[in-house]
Amino acid sequence: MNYLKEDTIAALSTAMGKSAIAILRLSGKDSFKIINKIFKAKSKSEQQVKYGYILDGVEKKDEVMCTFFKNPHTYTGENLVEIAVHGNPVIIDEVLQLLYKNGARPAEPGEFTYRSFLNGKIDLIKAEAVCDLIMSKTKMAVKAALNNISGEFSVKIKNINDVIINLLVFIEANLDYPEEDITFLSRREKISKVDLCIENVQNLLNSYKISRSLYHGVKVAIIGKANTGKSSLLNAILNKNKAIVTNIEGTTTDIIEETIDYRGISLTIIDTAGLRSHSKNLIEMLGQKRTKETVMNANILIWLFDNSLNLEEDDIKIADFLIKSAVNIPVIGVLNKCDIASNLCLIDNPDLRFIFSNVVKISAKTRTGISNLLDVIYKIIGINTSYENNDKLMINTRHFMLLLNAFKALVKTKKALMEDADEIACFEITAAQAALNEILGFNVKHDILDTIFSTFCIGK
Ligand SMILES: Nc1nc2c(ncn2[C@@H]2O[C@H](COP(=O)(O)OP(=O)(O)OP(=O)(O)O)[C@@H](O)[C@H]2O)c(=O)[nH]1
Ligand SMILES: [Mg+2]
Repeated sequence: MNYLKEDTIAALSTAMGKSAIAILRLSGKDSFKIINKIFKAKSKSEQQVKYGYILDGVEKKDEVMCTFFKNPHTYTGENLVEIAVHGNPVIIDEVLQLLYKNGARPAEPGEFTYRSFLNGKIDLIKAEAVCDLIMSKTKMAVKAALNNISGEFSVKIKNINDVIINLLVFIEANLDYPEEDITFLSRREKISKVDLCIENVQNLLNSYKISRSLYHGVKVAIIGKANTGKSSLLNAILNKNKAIVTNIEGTTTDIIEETIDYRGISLTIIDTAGLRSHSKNLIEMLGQKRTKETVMNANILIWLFDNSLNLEEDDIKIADFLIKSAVNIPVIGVLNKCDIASNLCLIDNPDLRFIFSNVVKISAKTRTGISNLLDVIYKIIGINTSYENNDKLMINTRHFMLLLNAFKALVKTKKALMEDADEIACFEITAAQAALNEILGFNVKHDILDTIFSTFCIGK
């Protein structure tokens, strides 16, 4: 990636397409020089926002508004201009080409935010959250990303680091002046400070799983034998006739899915072809192959049973398949058609019961038990009332790995302190501090930064 700081960069910052306005951004030391070559203000106002024309020589290219931001109080920390042109791809391209012709170069992905990070305007947590905020699929995800941008996650890391710095001072003083008669922290006091850090890091680690569900959404696949009511359940959850329902076995031969926002979580509900061994129909067999692939990519499985039937060989085959392939995926056992019968008692079946994280009774036909089923899914994701009411954060895999390193180093620090091995404690707690600082963006290797910012779109 060519993230050269000296260049002045330009890009379209809004989505390409037809719209009322589109914003082009220009940032770098020559921003004002370049814009003044192609922009002629219509009024002589001294205001930051100017109305006028973009000109190629004398030829008018568009009627625009230019907003001038003088460094250092700008998004990038550099001189920055935002040009609001008419949202037509032809105009956008012409104005961009003019900017390039007059000294700017095309911005790389995420380069405006990268400059903001390099110029100390934002830390790495906040930079990453800019992308998360734009990609967020639900209100709850937006809230979490916004909390990161507002600095709530950064403050938590800084608070842990403050305790570590304070501890380091005492441990180092102990090592440097063992004979001096200075009041040092007692061993118990030091350990209780480390415990506090461990607890706070642990709390952040615990938020990782929910963060990932918030960010990526959750895929819920409905599987089971043919005719158990999988498509009926999809339709009941969506509250519309999305999938065809008949009493013929093997009606669904392909994957049918739709995404809903369920109380802040983006849930993709996936209906699959029924699994049965005696089918000779090629299309159905191909559909069953897709069902098995879907299982591998799902986050949660609903294994649907027809409650009016007894267990059959096909159920045992599905159980074998799940035990082999879906080891870490929670499986909800759902008993359907409870409006007509209740023959099957999965709760008591020793061959199957251990597979299920939960067992739920429903009737897809009468829509009984659907909201209970969705609540069970919500709980499996890890969301409870306390999570709903408290501040949410976006913790990504990079943060998680570094938090884990910090956690391990803090546990070793505690052990060393308990054994009066202050030198080891000093080494380990410094390692914990380094891991936490890396979350904020200190001493991050260039290739890691490149990877982070390359996932951004051009113009961010
Ligand atoms: N009484 C009753 N019938 C149901 C219920 N759910 C589904 N059915 C009926 O069961 C039959 C099969 O329903 P589908 O939803 O097509 O079943 P499926 O599991 O998708 O079937 P395949 O696509 O063939 O695997 C239809 O006749 C439905 O009307 C229920 O809760 N109660
Ligand atoms: Mg079906």
